[in-house]
Amino acid sequence: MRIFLILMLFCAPALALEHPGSEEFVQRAVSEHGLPENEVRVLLAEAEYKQSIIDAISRPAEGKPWHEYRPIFLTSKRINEGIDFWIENRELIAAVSEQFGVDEEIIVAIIGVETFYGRITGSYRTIDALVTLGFYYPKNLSSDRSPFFSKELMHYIQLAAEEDLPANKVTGSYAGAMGMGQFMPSSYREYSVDFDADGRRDLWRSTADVVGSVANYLHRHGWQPGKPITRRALASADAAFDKISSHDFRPTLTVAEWAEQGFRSSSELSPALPAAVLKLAEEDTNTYWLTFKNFYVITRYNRSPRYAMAVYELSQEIKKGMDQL
Ligand SMILES: [Ca+2]
Repeated sequence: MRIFLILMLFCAPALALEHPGSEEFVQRAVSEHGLPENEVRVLLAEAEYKQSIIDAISRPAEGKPWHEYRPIFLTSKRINEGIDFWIENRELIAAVSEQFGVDEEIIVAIIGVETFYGRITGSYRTIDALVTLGFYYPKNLSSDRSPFFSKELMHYIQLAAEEDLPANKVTGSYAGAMGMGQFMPSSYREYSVDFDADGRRDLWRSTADVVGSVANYLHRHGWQPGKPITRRALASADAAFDKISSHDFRPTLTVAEWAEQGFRSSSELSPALPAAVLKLAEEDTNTYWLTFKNFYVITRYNRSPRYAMAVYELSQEIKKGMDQL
């Protein structure tokens, strides 16, 4: 009994430990979302600040120039495993592609870039990732994304309740992305589907749910099946380089209008097709690309244009491999 009491005294301060801003978070969880106060408190008290998560968010792979970023994803191993994944799940991928109107090779490539076809889904506890980034986001980075992660934390607690997930055990990326398709909690709630119809949306163990959910995400963001994604552009010396955005790939001008601005397509395209222009840094030069609605949709999955280009190139290599079988 005495030992028990001493243990209780030791444990109490740890449980009472609060993250900066967590009290206000608990109040909102209860008043705005009707979550059970005690469970939220216990969950937050169990969550640990992780310096490794702060270090990781401070140097993401997306910060690399294209010529360093590309070799991470465009490897023969990732291409060949993509072909294997497609063959193993051929009927499923065909059925999902048909139902959601999303090209098969893009679904495969996204799962390939995200998690190596489900092999590497991340080993950070999701609760630690979201608490660390929601309550301790580094002040020295260009923008403060703590409100985003705090919102995702709220979605995560709701998701865990809805899908009956063990909220203190789920693991994923350092940024809180989960499962074979690396869905953030809000996306999991909004876009994941129970494609195998077993009553649960399981993005770890059900390949059907994963493939269906990735396709649904792209479909809901406006994917146009069979339409072009990107084409190499040839830039004239006096092209309007100042009209290129580094972060917004909504197609604003038509192919014909971009040609007037000095960016001509390297191949035949409809002049009326809306496009944006992307600049990629190769080792000793820049390349230019016309990017279309589908490219923009891939940037809804991950904002980095280098991510979208890696998905595109990987999808083309996998498709080439499939065509040669
Ligand atoms: Ca399911």
